[in-house]
Amino acid sequence: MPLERRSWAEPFKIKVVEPVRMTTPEQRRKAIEEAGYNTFLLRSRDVYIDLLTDSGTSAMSDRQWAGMMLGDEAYAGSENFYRLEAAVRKYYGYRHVIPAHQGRGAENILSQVMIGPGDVVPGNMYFTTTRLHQELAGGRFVDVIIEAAHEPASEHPFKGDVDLEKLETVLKENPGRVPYVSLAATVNMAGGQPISLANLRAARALADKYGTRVILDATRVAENAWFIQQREAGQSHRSVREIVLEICSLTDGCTMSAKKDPLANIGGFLALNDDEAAEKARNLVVVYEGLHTYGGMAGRDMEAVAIGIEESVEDDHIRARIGQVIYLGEKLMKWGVPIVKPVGGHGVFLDAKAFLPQIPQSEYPAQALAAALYLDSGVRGMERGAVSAGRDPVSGAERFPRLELVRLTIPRRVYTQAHMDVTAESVYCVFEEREKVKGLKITYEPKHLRFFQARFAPAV
Ligand code: P70
Repeated sequence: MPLERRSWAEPFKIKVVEPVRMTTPEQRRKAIEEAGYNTFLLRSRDVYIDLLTDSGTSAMSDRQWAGMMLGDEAYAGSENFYRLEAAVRKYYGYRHVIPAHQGRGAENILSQVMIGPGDVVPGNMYFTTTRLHQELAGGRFVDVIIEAAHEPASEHPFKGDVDLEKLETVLKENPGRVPYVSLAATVNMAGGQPISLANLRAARALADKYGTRVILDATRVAENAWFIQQREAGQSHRSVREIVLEICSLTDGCTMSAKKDPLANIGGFLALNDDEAAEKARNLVVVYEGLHTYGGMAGRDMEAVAIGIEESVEDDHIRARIGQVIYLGEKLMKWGVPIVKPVGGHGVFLDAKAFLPQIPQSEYPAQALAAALYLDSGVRGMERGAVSAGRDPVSGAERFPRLELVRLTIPRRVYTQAHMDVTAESVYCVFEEREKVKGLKITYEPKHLRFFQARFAPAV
């Protein structure tokens, strides 16, 4: 009998291992109480399988580690900066590269350079740090993503697409007040969902028509390119590398968290084609990050990013990376666990509203689910719902997003299929006993990005 499909395997073998600690239920109960039911406040030594984030958690390759030894730790003009600049030009195609310590550092510089009070920034769904910097610069973010992105069960292949009518309305109603269209590939908060090339081209055409720019959040652009290769008509013959270059060519610049796609543990940059904007950014980076040839990174880190960029656009790498995420997602779907469909690029997103219908959104079902999962097995996920959405900066009212999710984020090249099995089984066990999970109330709430440090207690 012919096989239904042949398996893929990771395009690497393991050279170094890092032991992880298993804990008892009593230890976990104590740890989550001490952490105020916030998985961000757990100590990593108390975590068994850490799916909090794919950010800065990748396993670097032997080439990257070797590159770290070539760190040129000069204050100015480090050799590694020029290698990073060359990699960005070669694989993303932008002219100017302004290094930053990580993605939000680049977002801060970009927002300060381009956004003024009263400006409006349309985008394909908010991201927490991105929107905050846009707001701190005096702008207002307007969500113009397609409706399907807000529906966990919708199987739309490109849930990161822009609703072009909505975008045109924003552009038409705010002449001269839209500094740029803010587009992410893939869209984190929608569940790691890609934008199609066709839609990106159309959004670009609208930006041109109304005389504004497009800035890409390129944090997971290689993952987006793989989805385009797999799903978009006429794209299957192209390499991820080619598609990445085309995505970037449709935009005027990008912010990048090199902690994700580029397989580094720290780093980021702002890239721009416009000479004048780049000049302003180079001026500001020295205020917030460091000199314009290191931007808060050590020379060795810039080298790791430069090499990581090259490795990140390899087809074999991306296929195995997203293949592992899909493996976990398919397992959960088979067992009837409600997740965001289709499975995203960097993680599996549990639909907490459907998972825990007994908990009202005002009692933070996703926060409660993340804590319950940790209690079951020591698997750490992240809330991506009402707690993350925070409060409206003007009215101070809580923003209740339609998506109330727990993200199980898969670090790149770190865990094995067996870890995915253990994770899936833990989610299933919590699902089987879901009526036992109770809601939470906030006991401490910080002003900015509250999800990182807020504390909770059982609601009743
Ligand atoms: C995550 C991380 C970071 C990120 C991102 C996109 C699409 C920019 C950034 C900022 C870390 C994180 C950040 C805020 C809340 C929770 C987690 N995402 N754009 O885990 O980059 O972290 O380097 O400043 O996903 O998704 P950086």
